[in-house]
Amino acid sequence: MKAYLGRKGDVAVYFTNPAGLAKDLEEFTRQGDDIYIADIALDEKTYKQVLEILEKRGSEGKVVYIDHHPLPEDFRQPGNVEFIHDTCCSASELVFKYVEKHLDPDYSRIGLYGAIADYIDETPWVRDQLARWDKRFVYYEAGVLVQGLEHAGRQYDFKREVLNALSSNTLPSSIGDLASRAVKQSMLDEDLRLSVKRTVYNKGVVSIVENPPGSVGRAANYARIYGGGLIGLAFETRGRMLVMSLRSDKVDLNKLIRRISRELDIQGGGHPFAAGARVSIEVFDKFVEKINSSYREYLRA
Ligand SMILES: [Mn+2]
Repeated sequence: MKAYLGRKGDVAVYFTNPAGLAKDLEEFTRQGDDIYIADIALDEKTYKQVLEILEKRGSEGKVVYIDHHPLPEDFRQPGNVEFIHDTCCSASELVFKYVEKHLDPDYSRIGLYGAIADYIDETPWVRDQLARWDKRFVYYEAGVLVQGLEHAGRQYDFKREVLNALSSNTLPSSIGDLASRAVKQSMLDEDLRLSVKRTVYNKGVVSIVENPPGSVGRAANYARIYGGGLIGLAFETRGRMLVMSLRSDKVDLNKLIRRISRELDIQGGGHPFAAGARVSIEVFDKFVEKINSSYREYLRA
C-alpha cells in the first residue's frame, strides 16, 4: 500500500489495534486526509464510533478500509468509505489485489509474506503466486520478516523502517538487523514453548497459560497443544487488565467471544481459529465459566 500511495506524495504510517482505532483516528487524522486502514478488526464495542469518524473524514478525503476479520453482527456498510471486506484470505492478499495493477508484479512477494505470516497461505491466489517464485526463498524471507518483527515488539520506529524498506521491495533478510533479530527470536520461541509445556493448566475445556515469556498468541497455540483443551488461552497482565489470545481448531472463537462480550464487560473478537480479548482480573473466572457453558453452540463441523 505504501509503495502505491508513495508515488503520489508523503505517507504517514501508524500502527494501531481494534480497541484503539477510534482514539487513534481522532488523534492522528484530520478532515481532508486520505486514510487507508488495513487488517484492523471492527470491534463489537467501538466500531460504531470508528465508522462515525470515518464517514466524517470520508466527506472531505478518500477513506479506504480493507479487512478480513468477521464483522460485528449488526454491521451496516458506512457511507463515504470504500469498504473492501472478505474473510477469504489475509488482509495482505486483499491489499495486494487492491494495488496490484499499479505496481511492478515483483511486489507479489510482499503480499505473500503477509499471507504466510497470517497462516493463510493456502488460497488459490497464494498458490498461483507462489508458483511464480521459488517457494523456499519466499518462505525463508517471510520467516525472517515475521520472526524479526516479533523480536522488535513495540519498537514502532524500527517497524516503520522495515515497512519503508519493504515498500521498495528490499529483501527482509537485507533489512537492517532483521535477520539477526529473527535468530534471537527463534531461541526465545523455543524457551516459550518449553515454558508453556511446564506451566499450562486446564479449566474445563480451556487450557490456560499466565504471563508467558513471549507472544500470547503463540503461547495460546502451545497451550492448546500441550494442555490438550479445545481452547488454548494465554494472557498478559497489564495493571487490572488481562490482555489475551485464544486459539482453537474446533470452536468458532470469534462468535463465542463476541457473544460473551455482549453478556460480560469484556472486549474481543477476531477469527474463528484465533481471537483476542481484554478482560479485567475481576471478570476472568466468570469469563472462563462462560466459555465452558457456551462453547458447545460454537463447535465447528
Ligand atoms: Mn489479520
